[in-house]
Amino acid sequence: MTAVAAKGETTSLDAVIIGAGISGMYMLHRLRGLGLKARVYEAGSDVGGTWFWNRYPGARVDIESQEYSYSFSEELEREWKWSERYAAQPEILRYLNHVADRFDLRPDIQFDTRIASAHFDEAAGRWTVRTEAGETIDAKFCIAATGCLSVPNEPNFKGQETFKGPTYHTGRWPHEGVDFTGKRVAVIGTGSSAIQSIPQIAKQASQVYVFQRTPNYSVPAHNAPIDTAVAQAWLANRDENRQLQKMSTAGFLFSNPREEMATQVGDNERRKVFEERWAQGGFAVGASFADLAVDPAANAMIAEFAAEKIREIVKDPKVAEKLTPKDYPFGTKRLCVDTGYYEVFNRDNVQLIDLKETPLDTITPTGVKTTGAEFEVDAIVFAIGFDAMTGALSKIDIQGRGGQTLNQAWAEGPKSYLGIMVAGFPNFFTITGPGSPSVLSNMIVSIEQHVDWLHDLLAFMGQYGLATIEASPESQTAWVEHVNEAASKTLYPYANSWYLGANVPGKPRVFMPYIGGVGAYRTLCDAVAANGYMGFKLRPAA
Ligand code: N01
Repeated sequence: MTAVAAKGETTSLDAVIIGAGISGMYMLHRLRGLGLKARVYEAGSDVGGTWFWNRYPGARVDIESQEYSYSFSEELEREWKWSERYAAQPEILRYLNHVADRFDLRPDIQFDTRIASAHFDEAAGRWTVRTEAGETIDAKFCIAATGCLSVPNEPNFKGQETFKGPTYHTGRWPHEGVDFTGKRVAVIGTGSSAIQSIPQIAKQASQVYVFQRTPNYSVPAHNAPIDTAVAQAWLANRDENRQLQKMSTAGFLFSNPREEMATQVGDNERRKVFEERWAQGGFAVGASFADLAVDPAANAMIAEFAAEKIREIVKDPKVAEKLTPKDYPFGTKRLCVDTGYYEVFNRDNVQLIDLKETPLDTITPTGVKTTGAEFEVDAIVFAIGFDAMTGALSKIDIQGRGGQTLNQAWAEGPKSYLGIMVAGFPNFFTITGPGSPSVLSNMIVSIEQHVDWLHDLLAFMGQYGLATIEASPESQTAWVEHVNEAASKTLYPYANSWYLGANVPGKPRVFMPYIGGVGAYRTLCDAVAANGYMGFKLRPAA
């Protein structure tokens, strides 16, 4: 256990880990295994990261529970029993607390501590990290486990400060919960968080107004208590399943697209596959055919199929029409997975307001005014998303060689080598950083891959007495080009998505995650390591 330093004192460590979510916890566990002195600094009051903060009603994972869990410990996997096919936030948070206790992680996690700055001291070859409370940490390695969706997109609506009732952000939900019984509620936004929470809010509220700027595609989860036979089958083939995940397209078993092209099979066959995958629930439908994400004609087929489903469910044809995305390809904004989302618009107490038709004008003391009407409400829920992928890092004053800040280095959008290091920032690592598969994958699988790779790197550096590692500018440039090229071969750049930073005014428009696939990316990272960390500069101790 590392002692907490008082204000003005300096703690000396091998590694500072920023964030005690899924990645920070596992990183700590692995570095302890190397005998390194590591400590996690966490702004929240407990472990869990995204699952600590996102407590809005209906929050649940949209990868099947057994797939969205750590794989590093077979014992852990065998002793934990998930109750639902898609676990809800409280159960996932219980699981992460269990992991923290089982591996005795808490003694090396400092809660309620926000990191303010991290400066690389070139002479010492070490990082000087400062907390907002004034504590100083001196460490050889600085590891950002800050998450991809951890900084809420702050509401900035005209007149919002005048609103007299309570407001909530889905990404910072009150721990004690919110009772909407009998209340009139405005929900602004229709991304995953809104799509999960609206059906739950509508059960309590007297009236829900849903303010939609862009409709999203959503697939039913078909959530249910976990099927015992399915859970047993998963465990019986655990090693094989975990290997399949690791080498898959997006880190879960059904993410590998089928080899056939939607445009090359007959209408009946295509429909049969779409129906099967839709009935299966979740993301499987997005991998129905190999060409959906790359060929506009194929994409139009799945888009029309999804539109039919919306029309089947939503009774009012005008509402169904408004809920149907029209101006971007299917799946190029993060696909949502829902429980009763489209159905909720058949309720008398739910009304959809299309902000494309009547833009949001102002928030008044008593409600939300669009150019068409004013809606009186008792509470407002902002489900407006996150400053994704770069948000958390941009809030820390990170300075590398020559005092260059990370924000300067990323002024045109994030640049990295393999999404894990940035040229000019030695011994600084970004777990699931921009330029890696991260948000396009099952996050736990990608987190474990990065953490394991970093574990091996730090072991290697220890073995050979190396002081620093740094991405070379050339390898970074080549990787950024490769990341952009991979995205440009798909339809993803055609959507105004948070993958591109399009949801945050002024953010550079760059496709941030790597779309080359989890398995291919892992193979590449392994090859880089096997070749003496090709593309990185390693320096011995002076
Ligand atoms: O955020 P979002 P989210 N005026 O950015 C709208 C993960 N996640 O919190 O599309 C009006 O998707 C915005 O409209 P537009 C998952 O990766 C996972 O829902 O920009 N509207 C959009 O409709 C997900 O993708 C899970 O035109 C405004 C919405 O707000 C990611 O987190 C669950 C607006 C924001 O949608 C983010 O999801 C939940 C404005 N000024 C989230 N600004 C699970 O795994 C924004 N909007 C289950």
